[in-house]
Amino acid sequence: MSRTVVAAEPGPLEVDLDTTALVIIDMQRDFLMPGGFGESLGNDVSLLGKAVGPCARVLEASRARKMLVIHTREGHRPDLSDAPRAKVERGDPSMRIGTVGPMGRILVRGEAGHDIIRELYPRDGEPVIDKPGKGAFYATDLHSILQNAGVETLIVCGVTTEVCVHTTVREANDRGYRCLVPGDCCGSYFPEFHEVGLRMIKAQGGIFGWVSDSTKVVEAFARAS
Ligand code: C5J
Repeated sequence: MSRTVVAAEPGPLEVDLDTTALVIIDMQRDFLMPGGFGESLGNDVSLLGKAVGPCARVLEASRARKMLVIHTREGHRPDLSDAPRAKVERGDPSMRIGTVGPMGRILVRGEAGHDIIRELYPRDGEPVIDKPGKGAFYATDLHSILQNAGVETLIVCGVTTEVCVHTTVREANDRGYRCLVPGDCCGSYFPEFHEVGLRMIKAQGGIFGWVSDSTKVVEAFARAS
């Protein structure tokens, strides 16, 4: 047992770090760098950059504690057989999922844009979950991996706050996981959605989970018994 208390909202969260996993959602070039999926939808991708440093600090602290670290990537098979038409047929037709952009085919597995940014690159042994949807539990083996490792609490970081982070937190909450979201480790193309997304998680006594920040998480790790 390695217990600690993380300062969070709506209230402090007591966690056992031995049964806690860090889940980093979709910190891929396709979302964070020009020429990828995020930009193809008309977004200013530079807005996501500020989450990288805080995320890297929580990642480093988690690795130092030998916590389970899981990375996810949103994307599709090269033949797009797992990509619903309703998802593919939106946005600028010349820059849709599967079309060739400066980082390879947009949101397609194996392409440069689909991979995780250098600063947060997975280490050997850290599971990488390739997900076709927004939620990390949908059509993946994430739940099995967490159950087999005895995980009860998730620290969820990544992008974007109101889309894949939110969907994953909701899915996790319904599967019985306690979710802690360090807000500065998440980012959105819409600052107001980021703010409201975090508020939605912690509202009503923590309806989906708890919201904290990278400094408080790292401090709590340092105090763990
Ligand atoms: C989006 C994601 N925004 N990772 N994906 O389409 O949040």
